[in-house]
Amino acid sequence: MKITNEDVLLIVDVQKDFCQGGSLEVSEGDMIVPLLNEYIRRVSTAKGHIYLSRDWHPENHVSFLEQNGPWPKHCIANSKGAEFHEDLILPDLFTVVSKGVDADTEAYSAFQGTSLSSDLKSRSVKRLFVGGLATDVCVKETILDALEEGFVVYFLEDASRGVSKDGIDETYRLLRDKGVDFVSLENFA
Ligand code: VGL
Ligand code: ZN
Repeated sequence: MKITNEDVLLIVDVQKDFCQGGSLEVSEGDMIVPLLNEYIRRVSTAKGHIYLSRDWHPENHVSFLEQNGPWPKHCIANSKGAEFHEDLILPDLFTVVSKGVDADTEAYSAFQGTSLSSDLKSRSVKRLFVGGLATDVCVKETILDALEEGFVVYFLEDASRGVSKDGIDETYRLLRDKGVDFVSLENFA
């Protein structure tokens, strides 16, 4: 699996609020950071593109408990909790995709309400390697949209963590069903 400039590493929502001590902490969320750093290193070296999505909500976002949504407040735009995990080692060049920016709209997928798809297509990107947080929420929805958009998608199994055991199991079944290949550092590039 040789990485080229038609490949993208897409890191989904590795933000402080989803990590240890955050308002919507994902169990073991921090553990993926060193692995992601190695993916970043390998993909950048091979001239692939690095993309990071981030949840970037207004104070009154529809997904918050206060507006009868399912989640505690998290990833308020420009807040500390919305920052990327401080141990992520970012390359010289990367692209940030902000999502969930409208108060009235939920956007689990990094493709929803963003220019990600056209951006990737304008760069002739063919394959996406996707990992991050959370497997059974934003990683899942991002991968499903990527498939719909015609990209070949690989799931970074070792560099993702999910919210619930059942959700993760269901996501794994769904992704396998759709023919998504599961990748870990041992068999990457
Ligand atoms: C996410 C819950 C709410 C995620 C975002 O990034 O997986 N989960 N907003
Ligand atoms: Zn959110």
